[in-house]
Formats: sequence, structure tokens, C-alpha cells
Amino acid sequence: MSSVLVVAGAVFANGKLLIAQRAYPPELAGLWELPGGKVESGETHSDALVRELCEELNVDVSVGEPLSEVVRPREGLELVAIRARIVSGEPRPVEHRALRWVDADDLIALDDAGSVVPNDRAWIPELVADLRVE
Ligand code: DCP
Repeated sequence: MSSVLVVAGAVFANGKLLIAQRAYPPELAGLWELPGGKVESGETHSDALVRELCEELNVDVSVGEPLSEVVRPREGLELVAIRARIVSGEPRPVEHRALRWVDADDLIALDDAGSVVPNDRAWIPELVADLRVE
């Protein structure tokens, strides 16, 4: 049985975190996430994140350290979030409904409102801690 690994980018700039609003599937549409996608065979996590953020945001990123929380919502699915910074390009919502730069309070408010993709909620404490020191 093959398992699916998803990498998601925690992109920081100017003291804020970039989040993206999903357009699909219907049960996730309108909710905010760290942008990313599935690691393809032969790719490292870092390769996959660079490719996904190029495809989804049209930016080049440099990849940093992963968050410590690995999300395993069910057997065969694992999500890893990795810190990244934009090297070139201005992010555009190529596949998402919208993009937003948030500070710690914005992120907490979105979570309290039930507007964060369920799998990504586990990363919020670590993201908030990072934002507080950005
Ligand atoms: N996912 C998530 N949180 C994220 C990113 C993804 O919970 N921050 C989930 C949603 C999907 C799965 O991971 O169930 C794969 O995400 P995408 O659809 O964004 O990934 P791809 O772009 O690789 O998939 P596809 O090309 O199939 O649309």
C-alpha cells in the first residue's frame, strides 16, 4: 500500500505568514491552509515544496527547517510543514481563491472562526510562536 506525503510551505516575510484559501474540494473550499501538495516519486521534501510553490504561487523559494509537528490524519497520509522564504516573484493565487499575509492575531482569529483547513490546525501553535518572534 503506498502512502501519500504532502508538504506545505510556511512562507514568512516582513513578520507575516502567507496563507492560501482553497478553491476545492467543496468540503475545503473557502478554508485557509499552508500552500503545498503531494511529494512525487523521486523528489525530496524540499524539491516538492519548491515545485508546488512555483506551480501554486508562481514564486521561487528557499527552503528552511520543518515544523516539528507532523500531521497524520489517517493511515497512509502524512503532512509536513516546512519554513520557506521567497527568493523571487510576487505570490499570486494561481490555484487558490485568494492569498493573505497574516500576523499571529489574524491566524488565531481565523482558527477561532473555523476557517483553517482541519489538518493544518495542528501547526498553528508553532506558527504563532514563529510570528511572535518574526
Ligand atoms: N492538504 C492539507 N493541508 C495543506 C495542503 C494539503 O490538508 N496545507 C491536503 C488536501 C488534500 C491533500 O493534502 O487532501 C493534497 O493537497 P493538494 O490537493 O493541495 O495537493 P496537490 O496539488 O498535490 O494535489 P492535486 O494535484 O491532486 O490537486
